[in-house]
Amino acid sequence: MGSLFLLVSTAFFLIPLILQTCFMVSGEVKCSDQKVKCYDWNVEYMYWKPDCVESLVMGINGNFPGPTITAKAGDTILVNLTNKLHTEGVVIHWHGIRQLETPWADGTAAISQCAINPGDTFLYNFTVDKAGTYFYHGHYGMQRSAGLYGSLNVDVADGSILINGKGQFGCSLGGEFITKCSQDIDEQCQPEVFNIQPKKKYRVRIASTTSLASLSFSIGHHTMTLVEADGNYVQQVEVDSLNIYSGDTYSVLIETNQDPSTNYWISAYQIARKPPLPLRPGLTILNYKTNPVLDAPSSSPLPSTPPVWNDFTGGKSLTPLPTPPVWNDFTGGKSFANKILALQSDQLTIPKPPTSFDRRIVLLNTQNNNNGYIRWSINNVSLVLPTTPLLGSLKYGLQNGLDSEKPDEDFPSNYDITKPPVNPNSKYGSSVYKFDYGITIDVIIQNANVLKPDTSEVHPWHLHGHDFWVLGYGEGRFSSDDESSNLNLKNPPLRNNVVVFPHGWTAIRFVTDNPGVWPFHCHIEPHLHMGMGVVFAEAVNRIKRVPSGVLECGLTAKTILEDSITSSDPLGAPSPSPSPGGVPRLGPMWAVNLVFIYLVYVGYMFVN
Ligand SMILES: *[C@@H]1O[C@H](CO)[C@@H](O)[C@H](O)[C@H]1NC(C)=O
Ligand SMILES: *[C@@H]1O[C@H](CO)[C@@H](O)[C@H](O)[C@H]1NC(C)=O
Ligand SMILES: *[C@@H]1O[C@H](CO)[C@@H](O)[C@H](O)[C@H]1NC(C)=O
Ligand SMILES: [Cu+2]
Repeated sequence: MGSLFLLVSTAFFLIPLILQTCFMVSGEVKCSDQKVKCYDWNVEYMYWKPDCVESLVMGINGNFPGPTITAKAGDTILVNLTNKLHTEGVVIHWHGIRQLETPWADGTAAISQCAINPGDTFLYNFTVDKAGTYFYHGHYGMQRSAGLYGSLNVDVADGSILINGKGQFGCSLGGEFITKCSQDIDEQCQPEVFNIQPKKKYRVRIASTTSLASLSFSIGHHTMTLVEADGNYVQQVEVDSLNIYSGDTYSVLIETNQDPSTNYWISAYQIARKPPLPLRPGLTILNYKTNPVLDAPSSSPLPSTPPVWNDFTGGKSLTPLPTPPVWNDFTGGKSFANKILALQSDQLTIPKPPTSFDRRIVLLNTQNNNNGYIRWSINNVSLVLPTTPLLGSLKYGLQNGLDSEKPDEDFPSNYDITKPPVNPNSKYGSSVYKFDYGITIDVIIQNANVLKPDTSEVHPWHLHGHDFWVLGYGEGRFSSDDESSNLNLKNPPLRNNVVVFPHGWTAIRFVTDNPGVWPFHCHIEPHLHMGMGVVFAEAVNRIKRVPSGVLECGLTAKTILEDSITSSDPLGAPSPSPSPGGVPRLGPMWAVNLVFIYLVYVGYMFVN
């Protein structure tokens, strides 16, 4: 793998993004070793105008999005994170990083660590073991304070699609694409311009941290060659557009072989969920270097009238906007998903899965109505996390720290996945599945009809701590016929995020070789908040010492001082006060919004 990465990085020019150079330096801790990358980060709220409308966002060291981390495989990353939010906890999840031997650094509050309290500092210390495209995103406490939640989701209703934290801007495009139009054009919302040289090959890295939407991404007049998905190489395949679900990352190669006297749109349209009208794609400009690009307005006085697009493209023309995709073309979506296969070349072969599994878990995704609250549930349990991080409760055997009930590994044979649930109620719980070390697990994620008849939604599922093989996708309820004919054991791709199509199933396989407590959940943020996730506790007895500070909350608050806790002696700590119905109190959730970034030279986008 190293060799291929080397080949790619030396043979092709990467697309560096602006944020890279500007913001990385501030306050770095001294780290002499070249293989250690050190960062000193302050997380705080700030006002920003990602799509020209001022909103409250979470920034890192005063910037949005946060700094880009550039590292090599094998490097250690040290992020010394200070929470300056005043009122709520924060953690950061390193999406796609497997956290080998450092499960406590995964950045999931209530699972792998205590939330970092306001004013506190926490040191993330982990190794990036594998080259690839990843990102990180913050998970702040979700205290169900509607105001706070709302203020961070100001743009949800508008659904702006942002590329590198920037969206559409200004009024110069006219009412055609923009409904809410601001005269106040500034650098925070001017479009990203990728400057490229003609007749070269570029690698474009794309990571999607969308909250709700799935995207169709394309580069006008340029065919893309897909080479990487979720940090793993795939068979090269040419595509005109990528279907990107929340949590996916990709690399594509493009050849800059088009007419250099014009500029081209890079667009991201919402798919899989009906987009609001008028359509407002996220837009970026591909600019051949032969075209001079004007200085960004930040370096010159703001114009008194809104600039027109041409001001940013040296007065050269732009080709017409790409044709919007049909949002509900699931046939096309499945065809795209099935094109992604593991690379098996002379230089590099993605490992194949074990030919059989030791344990299979079927996870039924349902939408439920629990006494008036719409929830999502897995095998009839809607996820609520306890106050004590599960890693601590499990490692130290604190019975009070989690549900004692074992979650189901299948669902009733008479459950009709094509119909709304007959009984829409579900239970609450922490849904912890316990795995021994070194066994092969299959998970079938089974989609179902929601509460509304003839409706089922797309759910991209993300596993922490692992890559998994995607064995296949299928329609309806997974059956023994699928077992024999619809699973690919020959060249399934390795990923950490995978889509489940409406009324369909997705099958994955992985080996439990990474001790830790790993969430497996729908990456659509509101779905996770509403319970759509489970927890895999893997060989917890093999988790090594956890650094101090990680578990200083809940029932494990004292373990750091006394590191002698045993299962029979939970320090006499009080049990968490149960809320009505035996539901554990909701701790800070690891779901939430905002703060994300791209690693290395990334084209990254999200909808907030
Ligand atoms: C992290 O930051 C805190 C607060 O600025 C500082 O006291 C501490 O020494 C830093 N730790 C490291 C390892 O740099
Ligand atoms: C980071 O973790 C490594 C491996 O456990 C350890 O040797 C190193 O001292 C840690 N660095 C800091 C600054 O704590
Ligand atoms: C799910 O759980 C609820 C509440 O315990 C129960 O009423 C319902 O019948 C269960 N549904 C299924 C499909 O098991
Ligand atoms: Cu979902």
